[in-house]
Amino acid sequence: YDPRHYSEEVRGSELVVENGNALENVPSAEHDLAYPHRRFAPTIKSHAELLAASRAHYEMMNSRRSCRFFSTAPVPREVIDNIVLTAGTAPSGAHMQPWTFVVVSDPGVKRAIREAAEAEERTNYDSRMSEEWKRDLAPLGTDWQKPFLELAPYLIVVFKQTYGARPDGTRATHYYFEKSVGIATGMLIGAIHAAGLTTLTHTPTPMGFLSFILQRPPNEKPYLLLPVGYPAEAATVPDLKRKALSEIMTVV
Ligand code: IYR
Repeated sequence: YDPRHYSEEVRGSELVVENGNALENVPSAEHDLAYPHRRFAPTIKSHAELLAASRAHYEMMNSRRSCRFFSTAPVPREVIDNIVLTAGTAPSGAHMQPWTFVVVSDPGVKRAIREAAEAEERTNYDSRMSEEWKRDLAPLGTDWQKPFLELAPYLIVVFKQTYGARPDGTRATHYYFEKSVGIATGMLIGAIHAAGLTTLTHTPTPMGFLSFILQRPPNEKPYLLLPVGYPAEAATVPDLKRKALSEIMTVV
């Protein structure tokens, strides 16, 4: 009998926590004792509150758009710090937190990134991408030019750590780092939008130049590049539609 699994009961629309057993410092067979367990008791919402909160969050997130036109208006660094802290709350395999977010504001570094990205993208659009790919992208209006890499006040370059280092200097395996970094990046995008800023998931390919320009160690591989800032005053976005719930969800 483990009270952690049996202490909750749903009564009507209220979730009542019945058993207040202290769970501090419960040792776990599968883990070492680096993380003693503690009570987890977030505020419990009623069904009406859940409905209101989930709807408000959906509406807020549904107003997010990938925007390719950035204002040069400055953004406080502390806002970027909070956004990155939010991404860092993501769950990760064995809590290895296998991510590094490189925040670039230096104009010279932004220019170097733009030049390298545009050189790769020019080759992509000229010869590496298939005709089908270019047809599929045409409605979005992308091309090899990436002025946002210099205009946006910040670039956040997400790196995945394919392995890490333990405190004693030995190598730490990073489990499911692709999924972990993907989740963290999703949370980063949500945080940028929730803060009131705009971003774009830019995938310069190949991305090796980012490791070189940003001088990252060999265990880190570039994952995604996100310009962050205010949208330009005259910014436009393609008027695309999202799939309906019935197209993305099936209930068993
Ligand atoms: N990496 C290129 C091309 C590109 C590919 C896809 I799939 C997009 O959704 C958008 C762009 C670029 O960043 O322009």
